[in-house]
Amino acid sequence: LFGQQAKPKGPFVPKFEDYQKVYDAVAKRLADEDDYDDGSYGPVLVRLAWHASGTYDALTGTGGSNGATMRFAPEGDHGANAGLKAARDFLEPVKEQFPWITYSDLWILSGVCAIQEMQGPKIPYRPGRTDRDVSFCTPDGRLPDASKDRSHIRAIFGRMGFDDREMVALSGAHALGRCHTDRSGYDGPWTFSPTTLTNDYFKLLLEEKWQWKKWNGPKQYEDVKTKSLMMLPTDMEIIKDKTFRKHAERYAKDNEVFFREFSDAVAKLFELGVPFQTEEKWTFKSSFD
Ligand code: HIF
Repeated sequence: LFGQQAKPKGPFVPKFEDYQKVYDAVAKRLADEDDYDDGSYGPVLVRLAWHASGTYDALTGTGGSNGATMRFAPEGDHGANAGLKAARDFLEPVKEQFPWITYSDLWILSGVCAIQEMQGPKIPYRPGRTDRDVSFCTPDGRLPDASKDRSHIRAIFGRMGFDDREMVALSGAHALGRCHTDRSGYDGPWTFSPTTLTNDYFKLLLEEKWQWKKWNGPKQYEDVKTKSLMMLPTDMEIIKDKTFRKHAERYAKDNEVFFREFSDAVAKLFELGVPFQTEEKWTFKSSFD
């Protein structure tokens, strides 16, 4: 009789293999759900992970990816977060399949997965984020405003603890995805391959001619040759500012250098404000490894 009793079970402590299973499930959904935008939810997953992280304020230690407070109305409704419900909804079936993972760890893991699955560099990852309640929502205005100039870029990313080089490295993520008139008001993609991460953003910025787009929407640039690509005012600052431009030129010249410095900067972004219990970081296997 004693032998038939259920063994006392400790709490489930997920290991690397368990998080890799979550990665695999997100990667599979990315491949399956190819009817969205340019054929992938990848870009909007990267934007979700970055907007969860980019609220960090180094001075007060508030904001950042710990908490997943964008689930709640005040933060989810901030203008900068328009459209990110598509990304959060996309992840719901994964959360249901792996209820043990926190939303905050899942959003960042999914950003990592999206970057790797879109042929970007490996992004080291560690779990440890906890979900927090509505009282941890950050005030509006912490995410960047695309209509502004270099001083705004430096103020926003400086507040998170980034230097000029890291700001430019991060900017390369605009190789991915597009602007939507019903979200930000801006329109169009930055590159011809918006679901593959390369240094094309820097190449196009430096090599194409850009002019103001003539339309009723917010001020944005279009490429003179095809008029099918766009740059935000903040994107153009990356080649107008001498220090920013120096890094843009390095990245345009060498995709490997871009990948290395991009990976470091993104890994840092995704960990801002998280009180980790472990030093060890993991590298997930991509679906094509
Ligand atoms: Fe973006 N960004 N970003 N961004 N962003 C948009 C879309 C994406 C800024 C503005 C916008 C970063 C910095 C800045 C991605 C990733 C990153 C859009 C369009 C705007 C307006 C939203 C829409 O209409 O759907 C500004 C002002 C930034 C500071 C200069 C990061 C570096 C580039 C930190 C970053 O990683 C991604 C990916 C998208 C595409 C989303 C999509 O749905 O396709």
